Amino acid sequence: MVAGVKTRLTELLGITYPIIQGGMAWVAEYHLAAAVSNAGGIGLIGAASAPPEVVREQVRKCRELTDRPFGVNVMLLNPNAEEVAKIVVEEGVPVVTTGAGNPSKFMGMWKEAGVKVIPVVASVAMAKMMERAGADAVVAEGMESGGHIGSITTMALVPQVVDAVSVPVIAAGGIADGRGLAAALMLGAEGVQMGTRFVAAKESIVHANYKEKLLKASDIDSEVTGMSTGHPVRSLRNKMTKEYLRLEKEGADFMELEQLTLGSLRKAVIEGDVVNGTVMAGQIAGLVKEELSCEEIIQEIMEQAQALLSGKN
Ligand code: TUI
Repeated sequence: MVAGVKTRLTELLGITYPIIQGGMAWVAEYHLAAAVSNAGGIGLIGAASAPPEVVREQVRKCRELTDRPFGVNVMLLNPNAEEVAKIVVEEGVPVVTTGAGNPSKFMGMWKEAGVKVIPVVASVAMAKMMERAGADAVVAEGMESGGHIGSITTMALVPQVVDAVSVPVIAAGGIADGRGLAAALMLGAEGVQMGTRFVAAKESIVHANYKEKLLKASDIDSEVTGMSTGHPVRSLRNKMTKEYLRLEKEGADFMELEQLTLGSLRKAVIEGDVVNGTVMAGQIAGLVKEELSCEEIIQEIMEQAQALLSGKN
């Protein structure tokens, strides 16, 4: 086993390696979360738009598979976010990350319950606001990421967020190996969050077609749809993205575009329809070439990062 890297993040969460698994909608369920936590990082259950009681069940099942800390990602565009936020407290979940919005209104409740709160931010302004609201750390997520994204790259965002806040910063977007982790630490981050790399993990329950499309993807195979709606989403190019981008170019209205993506992530992840579904993945997909267990992924990344950081590589 590779030695851990100590940062304020590993101390804050009581984990061995400074690696967070992204709270990906449909993908980040309890098997994956428990596997990442058991491997010494921290796994997240992505609540996304799941019914609140399903989230509760996922948390309980995760606990059966791991004694280590794990978390829940609360997706703030979800109309049920408030109920999910309460379930996190009721179930004694130690860590929460949030995405796609401003979690300020839940912060008091979480902090009072002793939950460690780590909002995902895509700008310096949001990072500062979250620190003022009591965040324990922030994930600075660049637009290289899969899924719902901001507009600035990881390379530009991370050092600017590091300079703007005093809580630990976790880098996300475009990171999938030990070089990415070492680089993030050089930028002043104290950990990384990875999504795409864990989508391809053995323990990831995504449909075989999804995994195959991801493993075959190259650097330039992702597209960003939804720029015109204010909710840009990165996913792998397919019939759906081509149709979406054509409609956007023609000035289609929001409802028409929504129609195309309604339930489309589920279609890809669960049903394996990678032609009409949304195959969310980051720009680093081209680097992900094999299906390994979470334990193997984390050990490989840590070995590579340790060698780079000690100058032996
Ligand atoms: O949240 C994510 N990634 C996601 S959420 C998701 S589910 C979804 N699917 C389709 C459309 C929309 C959502 C798939 N991937 N990453 C974290 C993240 N948060 N990226 C960007 C942001 C963000 C954006 C705006 C955070 C805060 C924010 O603030 C806006 C405000 O409320 O002021």
